[in-house]
Amino acid sequence: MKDFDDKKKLLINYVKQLDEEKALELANQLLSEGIDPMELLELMNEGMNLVGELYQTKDYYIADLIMAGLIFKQVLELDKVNTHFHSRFNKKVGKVLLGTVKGDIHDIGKDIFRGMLEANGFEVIDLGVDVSKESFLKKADEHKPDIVGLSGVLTNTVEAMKEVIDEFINAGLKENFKFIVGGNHLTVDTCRYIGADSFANDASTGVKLCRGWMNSTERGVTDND
Ligand code: B12
Repeated sequence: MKDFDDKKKLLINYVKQLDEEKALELANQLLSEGIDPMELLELMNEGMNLVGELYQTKDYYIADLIMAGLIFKQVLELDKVNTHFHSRFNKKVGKVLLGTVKGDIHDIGKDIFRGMLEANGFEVIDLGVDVSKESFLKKADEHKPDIVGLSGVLTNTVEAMKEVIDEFINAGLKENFKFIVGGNHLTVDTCRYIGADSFANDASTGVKLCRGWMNSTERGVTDND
């Protein structure tokens, strides 16, 4: 067991060091030794946080953030991770329209949320990154989802998220959908400011909230803590 725990720590370290080859090899190895794919992604996340800290202290540059993103994306594509996301349910429990808001091109967290939604039986329409408020409104009107999910990693996405919801309010369509916003920086207060129904700092909490909505007709801000 110690060996397994050591490997987990090593994976975090390989991500931190941006050692693509070793990180992928070890991620594969941990999967074949039975690690839960979600736990693997949490380890990857820990590594990403360390990369973020090194960027903040100016020890890493933008190219390093790009590299970290590429490593994470390759792990998401590993067979066992992919299968985990896509093979658990066939029945559609609901439809979610999802995108990263205007001004933000981070998509790893959004993609994890999408994968987990799909693994839980949701159909997801993914609009990608840097999505304008007009696109969210147009696509929601076109696809008639149950839930609209807004992703944002940069702290200043709070305003962009609010603008999306305001766009729906102005069009008189806000009450037709449930709105969930997601990202590390979000709190109950920012969620209320944005006007969303709820928020999540991680993908699994987000999925639980969405499942809860599909099982109930209740409306109003949901505190998720
Ligand atoms: C990789 C990375 C990049 C890559 C992104 C690649 C990609 N394809 O996404 C690139 C190189 C493009 C990038 C660019 C920039 N980045 Co960057 N980046 C990162 C880094 C290292 C990791 C982000 C990541 O993928 N994390 C892993 C995922 C899994 O976590 P997550 O996104 O938080 O997602 C989870 C939750 O938030 C949640 N979630 C996410 N979305 C949603 C949606 C819903 C609906 C729900 C329910 C849940 C949910 O679920 C996810 C899983 O649990 C972070 C550091 C960090 N600590 O996060 C910096 C970081 C986010 N970046 C930062 C910065 C400053 C930038 C740049 C401005 C740099 C620059 N000077 O150009 C640009 C911004 C470009 C833009 N306009 O968006 C800062 C942000 C600071 C801030 N407070 O706003 C950070 C925190 C680094 C730092 N410490 O300074 N970056």
